[in-house]
Amino acid sequence: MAELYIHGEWLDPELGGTREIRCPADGTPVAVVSEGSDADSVKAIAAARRAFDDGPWPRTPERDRGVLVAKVADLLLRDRAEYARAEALDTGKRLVEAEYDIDDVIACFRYFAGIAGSDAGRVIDTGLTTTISRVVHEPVGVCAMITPWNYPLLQTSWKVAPALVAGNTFVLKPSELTPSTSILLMRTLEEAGLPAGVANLVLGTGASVGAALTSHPDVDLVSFTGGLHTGRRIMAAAAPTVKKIALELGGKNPNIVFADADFLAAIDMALTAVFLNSGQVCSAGARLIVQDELHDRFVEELVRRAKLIRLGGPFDPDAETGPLISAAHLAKVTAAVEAGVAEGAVLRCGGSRATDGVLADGFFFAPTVLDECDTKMRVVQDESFGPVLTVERFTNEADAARIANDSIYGLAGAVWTQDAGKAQRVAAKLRMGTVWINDYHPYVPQAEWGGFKQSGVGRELGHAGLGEYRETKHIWQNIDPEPQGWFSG
Ligand code: TXE
Repeated sequence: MAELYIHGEWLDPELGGTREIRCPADGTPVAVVSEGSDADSVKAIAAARRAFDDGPWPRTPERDRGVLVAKVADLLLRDRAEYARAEALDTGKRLVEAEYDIDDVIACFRYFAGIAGSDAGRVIDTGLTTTISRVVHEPVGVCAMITPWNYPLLQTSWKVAPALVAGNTFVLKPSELTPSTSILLMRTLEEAGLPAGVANLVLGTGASVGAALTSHPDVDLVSFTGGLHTGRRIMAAAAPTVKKIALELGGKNPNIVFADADFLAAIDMALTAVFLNSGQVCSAGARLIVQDELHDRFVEELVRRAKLIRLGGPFDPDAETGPLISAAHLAKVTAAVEAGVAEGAVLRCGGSRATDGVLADGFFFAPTVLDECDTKMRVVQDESFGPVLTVERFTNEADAARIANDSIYGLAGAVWTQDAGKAQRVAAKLRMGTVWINDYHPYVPQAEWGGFKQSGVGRELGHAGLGEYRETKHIWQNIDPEPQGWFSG
């Protein structure tokens, strides 16, 4: 117990709350952890404020902050197995995927450590002999970070690593469903020598801990990854005190396949696009948009292979993907599919909870393909965030981009064709933060990540990632002040 980390101390919640974490794959108890409330948020914000206003961290040279962040990467590598196991148990995902996630986390910390100090600002030669004109970067202040359950530590590291390099202090609230790796991260930051109050952790629900973090006047920036509706609520909560906002709100992402695509590669990646992590991926390719003449052959093969996907828990060596995160999420995905069928979609496979053998104890959902969909359907427009693929048809190039863009979201998408010119033309028309051509899901820390339209505000990763956590200021200094004589009186 005592898993709240505030001003360098491990504390029990003010109201003494606890929460039991169970593995979604089989319901086995994983841990009982502290459950904080808004009172703990207020305490953590005060600690982060003090550390920002009076502590050494914001005043430490950026390069030295980068050295500490690099040390965090080394410690994460040392403890990779412990982190991966904790992530797999909380999320139910396969251990091997959790290991990949931790590798991505380490790469993220290394990337931001590597760019520390590389963009130090600039001096402007004004041509005047009596002034110095400098543009410098400064940290934003106290950051509230609210993260989801699908890639718990990875989503967290995308916020923590740049925020630390830029010199901010923060309060982290992970999803109440997956707190374990956040607790481990605080231990790692402590071991790396981060000054007290720079990193603070409050566990608990969005309604209590999260709401306090997003509205408190002493918080300067809110960075949130999660669902669209929660994002809208957070924006509203942050509005009265005009906080800086960074939001990544998911998507309903199109995967466009032209008739001239490499058939086997496109099939293979269409499966990965939507069924990886059981579809619980913000950039999941959950809308297959396939050219008319390829439709029948493509969907037939896709369905054949979707039916072969093996489900299982974190330590099942034969499993290809895992469960959904919770009973509530299973109910949401089930309802989305039922509504799709009621709207006229044709169920080609899956469509319900998977309960064979040991799966009965977990929140598994069978890989699902809904054929003959169109953009008017809710099942096409709304994020189901499960292993559910909708299939739409298109006739020509212009049609493909128009259908793909018919969404309030704009996070990611893909185009499959062996015609390079066509691929680039369609990519240029897609209103999305990331467009893959003949691929799906790869990301690199060097490239900005974020959404067009209602998929988000701001960018993570890339140099823009550090930018979210920095203010840029023009400093004009007159070093030889003289009366200007503008007003003769
Ligand atoms: O997410 P929430 P939920 C989508 C996906 C999913 C839906 C709902 O479609 O079905 O969101 O999932 C905290 N103030 N994504 O309910 O609510 C919450 O405690 C402050 C997409 O699990 O967005 C958790 O830490 N914080 C997504 C975090 O927000 C609040 C990943 C995410 O929870 C809050 C996950 C409040 N009022 C779900 N209410 C992606 N973009 O990858 C909740 N929270």
